[in-house]
Amino acid sequence: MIKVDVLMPAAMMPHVMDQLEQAFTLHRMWEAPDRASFLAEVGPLIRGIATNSSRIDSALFDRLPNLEIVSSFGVGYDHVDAAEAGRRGIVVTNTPDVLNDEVADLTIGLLIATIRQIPQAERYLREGRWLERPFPLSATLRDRKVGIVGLGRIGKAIARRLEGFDVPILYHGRNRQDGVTYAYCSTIEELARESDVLIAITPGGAGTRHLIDANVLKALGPNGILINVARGSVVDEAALIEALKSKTILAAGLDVYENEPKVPAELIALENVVLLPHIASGSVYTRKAMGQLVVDNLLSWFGGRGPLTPVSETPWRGEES
Ligand code: NAP
Ligand code: 8YV
Repeated sequence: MIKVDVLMPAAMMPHVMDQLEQAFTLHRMWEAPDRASFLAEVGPLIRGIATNSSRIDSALFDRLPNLEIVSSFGVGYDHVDAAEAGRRGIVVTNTPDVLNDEVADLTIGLLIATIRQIPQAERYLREGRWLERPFPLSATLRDRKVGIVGLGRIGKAIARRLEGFDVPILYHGRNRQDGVTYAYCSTIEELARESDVLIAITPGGAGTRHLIDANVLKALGPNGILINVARGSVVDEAALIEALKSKTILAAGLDVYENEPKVPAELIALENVVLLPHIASGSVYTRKAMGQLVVDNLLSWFGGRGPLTPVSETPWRGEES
């Protein structure tokens, strides 16, 4: 039987590569010494892409005239020009839901670590400074209202966990969510004014670029904590650095950055920020499930059963694949 040709721009997890090697003819773009001649040769054969976070846009689509599906790893797909894919009749899939709990758990961990200064306290002990005097008293989650920016699948999983902490929960999004009793704020400024903690968990991309800017940080205020587990682009990083330095807000906990994996030296130098290297979904258990969904979307599509998790820009209307 002739195997379908699938392009992989960069290496993925071994269980993903093994299964794709079995089912398809897998073309490993990162191993090609000359990408342009590689694409000129195999481009017309390619019907599917399996990708991590490589940029997938019209420049690549132009080289792949028979492309049907982009199966992307991660729920966020701001690295894929999905609108352009939709215009060209190419389906894009992502990996929603299988990571909700992992990302929500990490978000709560980052929130507590930031407020109670857990990494700073640990460094203090390791540096032998406890022998001199006790670690200073920290801020608290008590008496705080928590605002969630983006009450989607993961935002709701974060909110459910926060209910156990007995804190009032508010949220902002473009739409009011059905089936929740949390207070809705129609603007991000209102949410920031009404909250003592802001947790960002929206998609990235043009629609949310710098949603949290200097004005929003000012509205959050000097007791305010910002947690960003969304995308670096959602927060104006220069404005955040300034707000942390000037104590316009109290502290921040970040998992994502504007120019990953580069983190500004100015952020690294600050004591009132906890910095993680984009690990919210990064357990073996959850990354395995995400990788499996990348594989299963391709198997389903080329088995004629349609995509399992198409993104909103490329909705599946049930045509034969
Ligand atoms: P989702 O279910 O689509 O939820 C996204 C939420 O964001 C929705 O409630 C949406 O509500 C809101 N939103 C979208 N655009 C907005 C805007 N311009 N202003 C305000 N709110 C907006 O997505 P999800 O599965 O929860 O994932 C959310 C995001 O988390 C991903 O796209 C990714 O960027 C990020 N993420 C990060 C990590 C990590 O490792 N740090 C891991 C997983 C996910 P409305 O449509 O009503 O506005
Ligand atoms: C992934 C993420 O680690 O799902 C997302 O949107 O940010 C993370 O879970 C990332 O996409 C890996 O490429």
